[in-house]
Amino acid sequence: MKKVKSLVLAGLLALAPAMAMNGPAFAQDNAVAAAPAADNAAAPAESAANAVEAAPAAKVAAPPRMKPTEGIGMPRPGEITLQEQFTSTGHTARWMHDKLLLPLCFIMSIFVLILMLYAMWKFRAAANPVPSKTSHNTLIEVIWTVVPVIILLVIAVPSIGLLADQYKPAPKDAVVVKVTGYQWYWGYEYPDAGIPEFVSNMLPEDKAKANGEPYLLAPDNRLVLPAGRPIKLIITGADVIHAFAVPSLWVKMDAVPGRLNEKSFTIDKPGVYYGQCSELCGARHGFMPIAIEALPPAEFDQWVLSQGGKLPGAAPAATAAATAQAVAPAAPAAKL
Ligand SMILES: [Cu+2]
Repeated sequence: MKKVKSLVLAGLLALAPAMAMNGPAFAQDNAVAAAPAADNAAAPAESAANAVEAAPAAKVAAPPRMKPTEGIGMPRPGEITLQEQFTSTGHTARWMHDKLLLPLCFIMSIFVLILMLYAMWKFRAAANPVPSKTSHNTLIEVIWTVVPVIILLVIAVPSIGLLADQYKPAPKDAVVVKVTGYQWYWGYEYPDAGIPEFVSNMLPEDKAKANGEPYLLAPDNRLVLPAGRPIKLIITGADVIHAFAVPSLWVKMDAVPGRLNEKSFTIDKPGVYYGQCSELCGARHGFMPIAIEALPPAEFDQWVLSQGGKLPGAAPAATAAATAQAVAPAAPAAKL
């Protein structure tokens, strides 16, 4: 009896996040999305607060919080395929899934189904009372060995290349961010830029809606990254195993306590890309979303300075901040 109870409990726990997801979570309220300029302006100030404490010297304004584009970097209603991709491995992977694997699966399934139906009809007892005693046919045996081998080769070649690409180490000039999974939020630290860790918690429903962001996918502080520059994430867990996953960037990596996993990629273009923890990590596993805000490189530099960080190759923060004040646009209006 006790066993049954715990099984039911485990089942309910496993389903809880999924049930929460089934709601109208992803439906963005467009009417609200257009409105809250004031709310929006407050948000980057919040996110800046963390780092400003650490380095009060920098006084560069953070770029305004980017608006997500409906259907980009997030699931679309009724979508049954992979999300639109924004990294080179993502493009290859999606091509492989949509243009190679699915068609092959489809053709093979239909072919086998037709063969079975044909055999059942042609060799049924009524039409074929004396069964054939044939046990070998060299030609057919060669064909059904060689054809699957060719199919497997066709799959293996791009597959192995893609696998290798996914683990390609980042180049030396990559932007490094240490990502830490906690129960139940994320922490982001930029060791090379000298930006200390800040944490990222899920936005409550009213705030997400007011921001024009998808509830359950939108956190308060985003992971800000540059578009078009190589990125290296060092991923770890602080308590239990989490997984850092952003489907539209083809990123998924376990965050394991005591271990540093690495993921490198380059984001094609600026935008907001959403993801979630993808390793069951406890009661609020379904409520530790990820948002990557990919900025144009110049705006990313501006953001780094606004957080009191330093740019690669630049002198300590104070000097860099002074330069940036001269360079940084007052209001980066040309947003993508
Ligand atoms: Cu989790």
